[in-house]
Amino acid sequence: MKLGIESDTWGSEMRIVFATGNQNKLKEAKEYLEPLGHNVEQLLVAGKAPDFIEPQIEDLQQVTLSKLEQAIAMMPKSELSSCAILVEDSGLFIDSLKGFPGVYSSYAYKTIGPRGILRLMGQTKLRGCEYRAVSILFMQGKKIIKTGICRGEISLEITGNGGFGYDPIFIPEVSDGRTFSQMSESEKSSMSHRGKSLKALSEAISSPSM
Ligand code: ITT
Repeated sequence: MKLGIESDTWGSEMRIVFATGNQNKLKEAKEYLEPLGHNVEQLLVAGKAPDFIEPQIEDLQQVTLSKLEQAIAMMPKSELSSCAILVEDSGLFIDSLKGFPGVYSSYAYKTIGPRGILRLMGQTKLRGCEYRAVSILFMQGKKIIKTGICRGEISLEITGNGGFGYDPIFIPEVSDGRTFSQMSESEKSSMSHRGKSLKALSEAISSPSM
């Protein structure tokens, strides 16, 4: 079955190739999109997740669009006509650090890590921050772009063992004081930036008006 005015594009059983090297992101995308009948797989080139060049731009959406262009260039033409490509870029934006690490979150994670962020913040009481995500689904020249934001605070210390990235120092606003690292994957995903953008994407491709 095909749906709505863009029925040639968004089908109900799509093969969605997710251009990411992050297994946590892959799992979260599967949770949102596979119950709708789609199949989500990781983009692999010569058997491994390709590296993407992340342009040094302050705009998350531009970074995500650049990832999409790179992913399209990596896909064999024959596959491009039959599957959808998913890309996502995300980051942690800390108010008192003027949005740092933001679009540099991946680099900051590999270099200074969550402990480095705690050191930069010291004991300041201004601990507000947000995770942001931009997810783009592309098929046959058409794109759906959806964003998600999760507001929270940076904890005073590393807390919890679950999740990835900055989760041990991120306390979502809607939580009872626990960091994302102290939550189950499904609890985190129900309030996370990525969860929100994926939910919006899944609603868009299921909507009869698409
Ligand atoms: P890709 O292959 O999809 O690029 P990545 O992990 O490098 O995977 P990004 O380039 O989008 O992801 O960088 C986002 C960084 O922000 C990521 O490395 C984490 O450090 C952090 N981040 C984003 N979402 C997060 C989340 O849900 N929990 C913890 N950290 C997160």
